[in-house]
Amino acid sequence: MKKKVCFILIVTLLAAALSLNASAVLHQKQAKASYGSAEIDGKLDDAYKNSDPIEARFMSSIANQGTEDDVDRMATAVSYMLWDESNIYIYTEVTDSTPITNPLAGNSSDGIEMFFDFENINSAEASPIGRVGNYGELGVFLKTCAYAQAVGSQEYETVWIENFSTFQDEFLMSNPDCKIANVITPTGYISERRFPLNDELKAIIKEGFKFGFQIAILDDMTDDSARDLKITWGEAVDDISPATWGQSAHCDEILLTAAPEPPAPETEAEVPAVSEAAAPETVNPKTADPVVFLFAVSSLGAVAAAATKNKKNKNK
Ligand SMILES: [Ca+2]
Ligand SMILES: [Ca+2]
Ligand SMILES: [Ca+2]
Repeated sequence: MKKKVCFILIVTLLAAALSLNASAVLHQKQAKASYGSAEIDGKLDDAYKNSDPIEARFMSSIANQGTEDDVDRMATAVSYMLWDESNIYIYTEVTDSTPITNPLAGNSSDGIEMFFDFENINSAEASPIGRVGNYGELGVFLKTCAYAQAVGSQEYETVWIENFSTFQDEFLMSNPDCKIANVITPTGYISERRFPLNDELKAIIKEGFKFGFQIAILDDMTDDSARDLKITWGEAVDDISPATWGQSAHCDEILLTAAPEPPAPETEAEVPAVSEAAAPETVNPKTADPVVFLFAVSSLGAVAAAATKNKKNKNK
C-alpha cells in the first residue's frame, strides 16, 4: 500500500514539474540594464558602462547566398541598455567586414532587429516551441538598416515592423521622441537609439522588473539587399534557433537595476591645527626682496661712510 502511495506521489510531482516547465518563459540568458539616460549621438555614454554587455555571437540562421563558409567572418555585436522614467536607450557596436554600398531595395540588409517582450508573453505555454504571432499589447519590434543614410536609402534607417504590438503601431511609429544615430566606423557601425514609454509601460518599468528581449544582427555579405546570416544574443533551444521566424524567435531576459551608488568621498587626512600665534610669518618675496636689498645697500653705505671717515681721521 505504501509503495502505491509513493508511486502516485512521484507521478504527481513529476506531472507538476513538467507542467511548470511547459509554462516557463523561454529565457536562457540575462543581462542587467542600469538606470540612466544617454545622448543619442553614436557615442558610448559613461552610464552604459553600468549595464551588462549583451553580446550577439551566435550564428542563428543562414539564408539567401550565405553558406557555412561565411560563418568565420560573420558580423558580431555588443549592446548596452539603459532605462529611465521616460525612455529605453540601447547602444550597439557591430563589427561587419562586408559593409554594403548599393542603394537598398528593402529592409533586409546589414542592420539590427530588436524584440521587446515587456509582458513576458513569449512563453513555452503560449506555443510549444516559443513565440506566437506578436509580442502583445506592449511589445516592440524595431529594426534599422545601418548603412541606409550612407547609400542614399534613408527610408530604411528607422523601420518599425507593424502588427507586432498595439503599443508600437499606435504610439511609436510616428513619435518624434524616437531617436536614432547610426555611425559608420572603420570596422562596421554603431547604432544608438531610444524610444519613449507610454503610460502602461511607465507603470511597470522600475528597478527589479524583468522582460523578454532579443537582438539579431543581419549580415548581408553580397551587397544585394538580402541578408545572408543572422547572428543573435540568444542561442538555440532544442535545435530551434532564436531567429527561426514564425516558430521561435525566443527572447532572453533583461533585469532593470538601479544606477550604482556614487563612490563615497575620500575622508580628508587630519591636519594638525596650527595656532595663529605659532604660525610662521609669511613673507612676500616680491615685496620683501627690494626692502631687504635697500636695507642692505643703505647698511653697506653707512659702513663704507664710517670706514672712510675713520680712514680720513687716521690720515689726519
Ligand atoms: Ca550616446
Ligand atoms: Ca555585411
Ligand atoms: Ca546577400
